[in-house]
Amino acid sequence: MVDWGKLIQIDSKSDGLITARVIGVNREIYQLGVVGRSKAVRGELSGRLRFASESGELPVVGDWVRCADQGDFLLIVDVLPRKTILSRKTAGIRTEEQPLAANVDVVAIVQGLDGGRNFSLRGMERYLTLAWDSGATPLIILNKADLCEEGEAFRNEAELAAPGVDILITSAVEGKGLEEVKKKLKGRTAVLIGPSGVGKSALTNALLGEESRETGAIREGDKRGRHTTTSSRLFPLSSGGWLIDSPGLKEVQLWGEEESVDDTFSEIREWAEKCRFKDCTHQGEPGCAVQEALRDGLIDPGRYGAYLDLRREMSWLESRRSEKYHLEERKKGKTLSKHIRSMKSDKSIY
Ligand SMILES: Nc1nc2c(ncn2[C@@H]2O[C@H](COP(=O)(O)OP(=O)(O)O)[C@@H](O)[C@H]2O)c(=O)[nH]1
Ligand SMILES: [Mg+2]
Ligand SMILES: [Zn+2]
Repeated sequence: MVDWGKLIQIDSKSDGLITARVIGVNREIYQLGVVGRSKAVRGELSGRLRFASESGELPVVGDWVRCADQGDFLLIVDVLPRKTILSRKTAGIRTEEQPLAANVDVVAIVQGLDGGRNFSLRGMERYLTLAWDSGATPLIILNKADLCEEGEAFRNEAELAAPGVDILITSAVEGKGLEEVKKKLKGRTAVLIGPSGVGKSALTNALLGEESRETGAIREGDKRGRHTTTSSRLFPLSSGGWLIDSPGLKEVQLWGEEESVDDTFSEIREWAEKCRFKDCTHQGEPGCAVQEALRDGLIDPGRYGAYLDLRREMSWLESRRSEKYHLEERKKGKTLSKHIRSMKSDKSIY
């Protein structure tokens, strides 16, 4: 049985509301872990939250929420301030934030050592940028070690894409490396991200041990039968800590600030500090230390290209966001002036 009481990190206020943590979301139905109750409780959004204009305001897995007790369910009235938030841009053309998990301490980026596209430096860099942007500490997990004899060689490669980030090698099938993962996650909230098929659910199951679910066969109710992860879920680890399994992100659309790209490419940032111009774009300015390091073979050309690509993508995102912001401000301005005009024409109020 889960002791949700362990979850409490927040002083209960004496406003009659209950503090709970979001452990699952399915459309608008929430599953909540409630302090003092062993079973998950159903949660629903209050009207105010439901009509919150930006999806960024809606609670996601990992959020701490304040709820009013309605008997057989809890009415979620407020989302407590987030310590960290892992987001991506929504798929498609809209420039909107899609939060994936809140209040995570560790973002574990899972890759598969089974050959092919399940191990990708460029992919890792994208996930890492999201991870740095979230405010949590990134971690790299190279899974399916049982299918690969050169695990250490892949570790060295991964180090290129993730300088300074801890890298663990695991096999969810054989149990290799799981103790190290447990140690890293102890007392923390972690989310597993990465493309589908790398073994996030298998790792979750292996880390959960007996108490939970089978790979690819997570039963939801009775009828669904086998399916793969469709929405994020938060699980308590008996070794201590909390694990969020997320569905594979087919499109890892960036979201965040340009600085998060620099966190991912920390060796380039170090060289950039020596550039003559503070706002150097490292694309041909005189006195560019990055270009010089590149010529001297001190920066990997693949990394340099990926850095420029991600910077470009992030700055495009930023310009789209500010465009949208100005549009919304203009719209607000228009409705306000309309309102004033109608007030002026309404003689009765003068
Ligand atoms: N050989 C091997 N297969 C694994 C390992 N981890 C996961 N798999 C298999 O890879 C497939 C995808 O795993 P799954 O956990 O659903 O991946 P997810 O999409 O990232 O959640 C399944 O068939 C798993 O059995 C591993 O460590 N070794
Ligand atoms: Mg899965
Ligand atoms: Zn430069």
